[in-house]
Amino acid sequence: MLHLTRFVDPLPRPKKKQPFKQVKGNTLYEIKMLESNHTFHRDLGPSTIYGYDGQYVAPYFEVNRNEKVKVEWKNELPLKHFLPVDKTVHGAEEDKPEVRTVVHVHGGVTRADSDGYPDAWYTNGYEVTGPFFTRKVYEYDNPQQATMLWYHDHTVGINRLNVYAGLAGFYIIRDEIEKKAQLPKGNEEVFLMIQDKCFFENGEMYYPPEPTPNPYGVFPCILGEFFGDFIITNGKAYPYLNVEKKKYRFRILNAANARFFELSLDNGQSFEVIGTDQGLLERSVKVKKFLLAPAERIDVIIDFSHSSQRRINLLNSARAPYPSGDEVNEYTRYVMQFRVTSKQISSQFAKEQAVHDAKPLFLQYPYDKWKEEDAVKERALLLSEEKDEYGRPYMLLNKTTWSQPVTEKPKLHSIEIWKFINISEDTHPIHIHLVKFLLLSRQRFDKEQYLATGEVTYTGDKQRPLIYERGWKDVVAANPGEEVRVITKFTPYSGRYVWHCHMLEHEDNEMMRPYDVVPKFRFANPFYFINTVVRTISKVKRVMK
Ligand SMILES: [Cu+2]
Repeated sequence: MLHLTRFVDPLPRPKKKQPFKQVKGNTLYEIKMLESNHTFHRDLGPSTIYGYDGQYVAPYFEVNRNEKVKVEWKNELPLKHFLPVDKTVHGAEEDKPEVRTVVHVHGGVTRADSDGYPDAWYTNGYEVTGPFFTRKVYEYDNPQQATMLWYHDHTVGINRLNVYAGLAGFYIIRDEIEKKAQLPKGNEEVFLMIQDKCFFENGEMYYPPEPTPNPYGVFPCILGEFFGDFIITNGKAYPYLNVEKKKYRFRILNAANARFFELSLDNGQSFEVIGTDQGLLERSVKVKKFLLAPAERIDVIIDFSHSSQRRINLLNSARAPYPSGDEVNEYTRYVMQFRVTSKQISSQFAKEQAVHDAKPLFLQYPYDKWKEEDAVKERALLLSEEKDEYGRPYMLLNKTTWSQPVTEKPKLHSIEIWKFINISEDTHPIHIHLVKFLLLSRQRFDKEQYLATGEVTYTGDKQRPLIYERGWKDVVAANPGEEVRVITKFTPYSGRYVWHCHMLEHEDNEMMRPYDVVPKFRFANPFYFINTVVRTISKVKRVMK
């Protein structure tokens, strides 16, 4: 196997995306998706990538709450994919163009026609467009609290390949409350995108064309899950970051296809968790380690001011698949290294730091937290492992596939409880578009009993979410043999959205479902209206022929 020396490359910091125009209260951006080259390690040659503006990691957006942002995400990619496309996967069939894209701002409160619906894809120059394509310029009103979202590809059938190829970046929302909290900023606010990769000897990224063994008679053939040999952060394998003796804010994203990360520091130091997927916590909590499932984010402070160790490693200990797969090895155990400089801090700085240390983060956001009794509906949603028509194991939601009729139709502005009942072997990170949610509880049940009778028989008490999950979330880790309940409000927009597992191989192979937020009058929904008009026109055209 390829050998990569650890901690020889400095941590790359993504560049901030600049708008090209500001008109009438709108900030306009243009991003080009380009094929380009990137070097993932000092000892590797360059690899082909797909990058937003050709960059790996993509440039990050930084916007204010309620700022009106418009982005044209231009596909200028080649026609042939450099990674293996399985044409038996839904939406990626032989008659579809290979390289299709559509962009989703993950965790964004976005109108349906700008949310990056998987069937709203388009090719280079909008030459060919998917059945749900309605607009070139996406609009983001950002009506949500300060947090770190991320944007990434969401194309039906090839999402796993496009994200792996590099189509992912940060999307930062700022607000006044965050500003008042006086958190470390500038050089001391660090974005970390953690992923896993395989490489050819020459440095080209490798994505296996088929599972081993492959008894399915399909080539290329989608994997059950992709797990890379090497861990990369911000596009470098095992980078290091020089830090001074002070507090740093790390905003960490798991952007891996399927790997979970359980992160800790090898000097035993704690992280002060200040935020979850959807924003800052009301009160920070200290933990020695935390789990980060694909697409989850965490906002932590690491205080290096008293670190006696000069080199501190960020470690991973999550099995793959999580929770009962292979243990980490010498390559998957390490993420990156912090090098604490010996530079003495000024006494003024020490004084400020001491004041800061004395007060724990305490924020009050003007948002209501919903109570269980506010929910008008409770939905039981099953996560299970089945076999597809080629005999490949695949995961389904409610034993339904992507193309089956919509079954989840919450009413606009209504509060619901969704409980995910997982009878598979793996933990699945479940993501619901449009909304933020709160975790209510996890509870173990008897899987055998469920398989025999279809009834949930609990074998334990309701557990509160983990201490660092008690904030606004948009991804929940649904563990095997457990029912996890979340509460959410389907607001402020109606229309067609999706909910899905965020392990990309699962999502691409049917572990994704459309859902509708239903307004009182369906015609009041512009997305529904436009679609109806488009469909009626094409029907009329067909009849006229
Ligand atoms: Cu999954």
